[in-house]
Amino acid sequence: MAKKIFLMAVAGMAFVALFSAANCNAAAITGGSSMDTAVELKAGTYTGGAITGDTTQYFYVTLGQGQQVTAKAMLTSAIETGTISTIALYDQDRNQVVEEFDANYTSVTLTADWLVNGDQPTYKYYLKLASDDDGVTSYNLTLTITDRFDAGTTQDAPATFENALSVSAGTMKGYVTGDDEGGTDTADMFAFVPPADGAYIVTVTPPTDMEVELAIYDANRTEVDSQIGNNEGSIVTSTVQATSGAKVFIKVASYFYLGKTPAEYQFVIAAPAATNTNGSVTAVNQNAATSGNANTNSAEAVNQNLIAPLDTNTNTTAATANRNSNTAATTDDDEDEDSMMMYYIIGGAVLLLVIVIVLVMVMRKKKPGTPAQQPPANQ
Ligand SMILES: [Ca+2]
Ligand SMILES: [Ca+2]
Repeated sequence: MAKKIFLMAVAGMAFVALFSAANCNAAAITGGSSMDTAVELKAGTYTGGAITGDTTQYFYVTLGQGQQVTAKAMLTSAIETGTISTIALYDQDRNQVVEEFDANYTSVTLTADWLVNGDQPTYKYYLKLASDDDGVTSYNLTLTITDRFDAGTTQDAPATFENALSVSAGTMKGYVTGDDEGGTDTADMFAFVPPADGAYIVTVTPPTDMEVELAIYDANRTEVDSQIGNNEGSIVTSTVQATSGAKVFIKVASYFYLGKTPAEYQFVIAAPAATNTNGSVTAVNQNAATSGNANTNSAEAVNQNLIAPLDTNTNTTAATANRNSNTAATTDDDEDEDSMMMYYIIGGAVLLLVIVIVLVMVMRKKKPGTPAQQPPANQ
């Protein structure tokens, strides 16, 4: 009996230890009652106690430029008639930038997303959790901070000429947000110094729910081209006649975007076809736009490379169809030849038959005229 009690005690202690370990990952938190007393949060998973009616809990988070904060809270309610729960984000000037709220009968999950631009090195943002006068009994909060850096760097491309992000020719990706939607990173400015004279092609591919703007400026910051996509998802392209060493500014901005999370776009600066031999700049640049690498092949070869992977199925199908057509044509020709041969044989047989009949008739007609066999002369 004593042994049984001992084993049960050990099992109980193991259960408590496991339960405690599972909860170690989610730190218990309680926010401040105002922004002045907001409690700092780092990325992580947290649990909180009751938020009583008409009270709020405030936290704050520090974001580096080009970082996106995602706060996801599940608030539990014991009020069967429902309560209204709220999550909100405020910028460093304490202006509300995001607010999500919903009716909460048993529990509700609310998310706030925001991406900050590269205008300053760090930002302080405030997070608020709240409930109406019925309150919530507890909550779980997950805070995620995601880097949304531009052009393979560790920063956001600022929107100004002075702080434009230096880039080289190639394929890159970047992030922007809509105006007042999902963040303050509405534009990225890049500075490009061409290594050689020539026609560089700049291409920006936005996500399908975003209308993008592309603007090109010369070294004097004078706009030389501006393109706006015709529709959401429309790819925009600009050809830049550049001089070696003369800086070119390239701005990518969201012209129309309602997404609440950052839009990822592809950005290509295609080098001119210096080694191209047939002068087909467009084709070569398309190749460069696809791969981001300088092209060293002839434009014809490039075109074949470009087209071949895309049209393989079509060509194969067409070829097969053609082969089928050819086969069908061949079969038809053979059938025609066989038919003609049959006609010749039948015709020849009929002709032969007619000749035989005519000969027989002629022979029969000739018989009466045939000199009668003379009786042998009596001798
Ligand atoms: Ca950006
Ligand atoms: Ca930016």
